[in-house]
Amino acid sequence: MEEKIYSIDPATEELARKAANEGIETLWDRKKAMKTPCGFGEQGLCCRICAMGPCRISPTKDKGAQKGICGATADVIIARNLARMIAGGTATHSDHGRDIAHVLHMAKRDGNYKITDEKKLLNLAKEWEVEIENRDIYDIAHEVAEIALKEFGKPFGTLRFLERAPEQRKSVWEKNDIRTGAIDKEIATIMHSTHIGCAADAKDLIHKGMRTSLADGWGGSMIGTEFSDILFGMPVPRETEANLGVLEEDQVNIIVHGHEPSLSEMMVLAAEDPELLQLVEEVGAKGINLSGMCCTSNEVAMRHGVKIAGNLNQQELAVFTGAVEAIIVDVQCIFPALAPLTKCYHTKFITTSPKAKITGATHMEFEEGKALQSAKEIVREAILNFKNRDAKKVFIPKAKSPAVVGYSVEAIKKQLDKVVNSQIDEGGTLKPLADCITSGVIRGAAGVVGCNNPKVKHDYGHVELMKELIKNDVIVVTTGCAAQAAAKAGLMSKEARKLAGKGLAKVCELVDIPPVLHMGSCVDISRILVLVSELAKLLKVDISDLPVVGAAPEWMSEKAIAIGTYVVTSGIDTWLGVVPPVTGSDLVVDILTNKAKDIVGAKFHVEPDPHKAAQQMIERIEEKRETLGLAA
Ligand code: XCC
Ligand code: SF4
Repeated sequence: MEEKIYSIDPATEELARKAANEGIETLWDRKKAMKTPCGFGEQGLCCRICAMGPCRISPTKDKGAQKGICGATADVIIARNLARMIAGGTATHSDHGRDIAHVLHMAKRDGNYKITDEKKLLNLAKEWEVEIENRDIYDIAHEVAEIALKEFGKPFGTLRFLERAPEQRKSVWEKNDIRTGAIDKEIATIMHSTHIGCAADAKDLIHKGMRTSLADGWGGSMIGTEFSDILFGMPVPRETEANLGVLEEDQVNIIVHGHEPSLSEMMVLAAEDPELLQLVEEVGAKGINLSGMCCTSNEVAMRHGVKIAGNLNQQELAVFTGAVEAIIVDVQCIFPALAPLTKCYHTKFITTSPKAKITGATHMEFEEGKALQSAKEIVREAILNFKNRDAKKVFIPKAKSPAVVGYSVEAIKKQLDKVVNSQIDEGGTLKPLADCITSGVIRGAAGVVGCNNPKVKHDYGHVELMKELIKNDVIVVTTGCAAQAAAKAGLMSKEARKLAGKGLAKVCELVDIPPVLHMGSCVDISRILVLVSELAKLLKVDISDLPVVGAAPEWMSEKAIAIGTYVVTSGIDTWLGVVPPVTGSDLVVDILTNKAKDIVGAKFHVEPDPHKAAQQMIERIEEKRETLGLAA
């Protein structure tokens, strides 16, 4: 067989080649046009924070400029830029969380947004000491939402969700002054500290970055996850399909792309509207086929089984199938390239968020106040566009894979309890999972998360790493575009057990789960934090003691940098498959990949080869097992 160039996923490879042959530009062409990346930028050696610059530091230690005009060294410039990336990522996830909290605040019994999971709301209300006796559930919801909104700007105190961590972890944070205050304040402090002429100590800047990153994972992201579950329901295991083969030739294909479920949930409802279905018939289509891309896809797949069209690198290819009536986006990870590309097809490119207007797109603002109506208008546009489809341009690849998605922490508990120990109380615990790990049937767990990046052959980093891990009895939990790579590669189907080691395969069979568990979108990495916290409490150890590791094999965004940092700061060693722009500073590299361990008990590892990364991760897991005295 011919060597795959672009992607290990057959649909992507087929379409990317076809696009190349037909002279349709994709990210891979633009990557090529970049030629060799800027060497200064790659190592993080450039600063344009002020207008005395831009300043570039020579990568050769004893030759050329060694300082910026203000005197900032490579160490300072790199640490400053890294801290700003963390702030950028934290702001993005947290603003998403804030939006969802606002939606809960406007939820009404007779409104478009309602409370779906009362139990989860009441649990959170109790956790936050909100009065629940004899109160209307919506009053409770509004008070809880208001408290969450105050987490962004409260003048005093630390984040409420930090209390969910085990005591040992909290004291690590306390001791090192990493306990995060108000979310917006942490981000603003980074922007302040990294202004020209402010902080100029690399170590301290990274420390600030760590503190800010906790405002992502244990702040905005966790708010996003909790409140989405309360509003739209807690994910439970359900079947779906993944890859561009989910598009249907004879239906109106609508893709939701972006991040916030407040839009996509309404799209799901609108796509079932009887009047609109009538219109579908009138235009001669067989139905509405809703599918998703990037994290929005994960949100609706987890809660409704909506099919997964693909991950980051497939967004242009989806349009290139010629079969998509509309691609509806809100925020984050949307390529501006979609605007000129959709002009070559009948596809409508519809932006909906005032935060992400894109030149060349049709903007149809999604107003939460009249959410369903807004969604219906958007769906109507898509349906009316069906007649403009040019049959000659349509090419839908065949490839798609079945997948089971929807493993929230609660769902994992339930699933494991069900078979392993039916006596456990209704809420369930993670004891069965802990037992599997301590007995050594499962050696440990790995969170494999993050994006696509054309520096890595599409999905190769994710899929190879996951396969190697499960083969060695390491259970994998995953989110984001990594989760979609796994779904497409069949790793979330029940058959994937065959690829697992003996112990893991046995567990999968007993409790009826795939060896790779889909835990949601990237804000849902907060679910992983809750999972490891509960495991650590059960075993009476710190998170950093657990035989648990993390990886982002194809990461690309600032969000991913924020995630990696909070995962490490939470005590979990993390492997990156793409080198971050820090290699120009030995000091920064040393802090991230070495000294961090002395502060937070975990560090970054950089290993582009997924097979080598897997071996290192497994070794680390075995080291931790040994220290804990767990079965060899
Ligand atoms: Fe974006 Fe969230 Fe990365 Fe995928 S994994 S490319 S950030 S969609 Ni979050
Ligand atoms: Fe140059 Fe310093 Fe200004 Fe950066 S802050 S651009 S290093 S003068």
